[in-house]
Amino acid sequence: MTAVAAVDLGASSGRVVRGVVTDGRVHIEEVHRFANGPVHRHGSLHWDLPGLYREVLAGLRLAGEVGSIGIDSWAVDYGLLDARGELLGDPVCYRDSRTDGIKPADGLYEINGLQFQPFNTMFQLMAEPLLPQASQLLLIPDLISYWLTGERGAEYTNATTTGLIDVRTGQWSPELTRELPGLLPALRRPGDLAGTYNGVPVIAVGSHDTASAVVAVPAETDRFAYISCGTWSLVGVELPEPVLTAESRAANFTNEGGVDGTVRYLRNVMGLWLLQECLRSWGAELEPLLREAAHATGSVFDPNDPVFLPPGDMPARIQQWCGKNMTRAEIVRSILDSLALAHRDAIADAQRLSGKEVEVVHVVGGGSRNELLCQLTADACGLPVVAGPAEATALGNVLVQARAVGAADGTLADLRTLVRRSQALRRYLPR
Ligand code: LFR
Repeated sequence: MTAVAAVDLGASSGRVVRGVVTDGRVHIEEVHRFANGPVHRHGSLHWDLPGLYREVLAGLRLAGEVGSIGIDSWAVDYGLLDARGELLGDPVCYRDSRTDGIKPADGLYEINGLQFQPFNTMFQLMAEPLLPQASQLLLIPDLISYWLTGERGAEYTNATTTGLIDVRTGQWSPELTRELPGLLPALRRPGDLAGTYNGVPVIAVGSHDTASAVVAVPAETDRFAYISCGTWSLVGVELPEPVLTAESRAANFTNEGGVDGTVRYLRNVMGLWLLQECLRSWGAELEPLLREAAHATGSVFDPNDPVFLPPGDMPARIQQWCGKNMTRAEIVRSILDSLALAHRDAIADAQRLSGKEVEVVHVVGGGSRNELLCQLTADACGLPVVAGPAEATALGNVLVQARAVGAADGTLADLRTLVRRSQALRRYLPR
C-alpha cells in the first residue's frame, strides 16, 4: 500500500504521521511534531492558525509521496471567512472567557443530544463580534482542508460538536441554524473525498480527534468503555443510537457523532490539562514528579469544576479547592486520584444510562503512557484497563483513509483488529 499522511492537531501539540496498512497490520511513523497552545492576544485567547498551517505544510513535505491526506483536530473551534474566502481574525480558543455565564435553552438536548459545555460552537457564536461580517464558518480541520484544496465542507463527526446538528437526522438542524443562513457548509462523512492537494486526495476522516481515537480503540468485543486520555479525558461507550433521556441530560452525557454512524456516548472529564498547566507553572518535568507521586498521599477534588477550565495558576487553584497547602508530588497525586475517580463515575454513569455493560476499559491517547493513572483508573473502576495505543487519534485517521482508498476494508471491528495486532498494549488489573 502507498502510505497515507495523517495530520493530527491537538490542543498542546500537533503531528504529521505516515501510515501504512499491510499484512493485516497498521504502522505509523511520526515525520513532524510541533507545539501548540492558546495564545493571549488583544485581551483574549486565540489559536495561531496560520502558524499551525505552516507546520502542516512542513509535515506534508516531510511525509513525501503519499496516496492521501486526512486532517483531524480538537473540536468546537472555528474560523470565519469573509465573502472573498479570507479568514476573519485568528480563531478564538474554546478556553476564552467570552462564553462565561452562558446557559443552554430548554429543550436543546432533545434536539442536539449534546452535553452542555459553555464552549460549544453555538454558544461561542452568541458571543462572536465578527458574525455580521462572516459569510462562512469552517471548523479547524475543515479550514486546513480548505486551505489545502480550495474546497469547503463540514465533516460530520466534528460538526456534531457545534450543537447545531439534529441528533436524530444527522443534518444541520433547521430550527437551530435559522439565524445563520448560508454560514454552515454542506456536510461530509468520514471517508468522503474533500478535494485534492497537489493532485493527492484529501479524505474527510473522523475529523474530530476523539472520533478518530475511538476508531483505533483495540477492543476485542463490543463490551468496552474507552477513555481517550490527553488534554481531556473523554470517557464513555460506543452506541448504535443516542440516549436522550432527562437523566442523561442531567448527568451531562453527550451523544457525539462517531465514524460509521456510531454514537460516542461520553462525558468530558477535565483530563491531563490539570497536570499540563501545573508543569507549565512550575517549569517542571513530568517523570520525576510521577515517581514521587506514586508514594504521595493526595486529596480528592472535582476535576470538572469550571474554575479549572482557563489557563493560569493551576497549583494555586487546586490547593484552594482542597483547602490546604501541598507539595508538588501531593498535587500531582491529587490530580491523578481525582481523575481516576472521575473516570470511574463516568464509566458507571455511561453503563447505567445506556444499559450497555462493559468488561474492560481501554485507555488510549498520550495518557495511556501514564502508568500511575492507568493503575489508579483500574483500581477505581474495578475493571481491567488496557492501555494504548498512545497515538490512537493518528491511527484512526490513517485507518479511515486506508479504507477510503481501498487499502483496508470492513467494519470498525475489523479496523480495530488491525490495531490490536500491531500495537503494543499494556494491561492493568484492579488491585
Ligand atoms: C479533545 C477534544 C474534546 C473536545 C475538546 C474541545 O481534544 O476534541 O473531544 O470536547 O477537545 O474541543
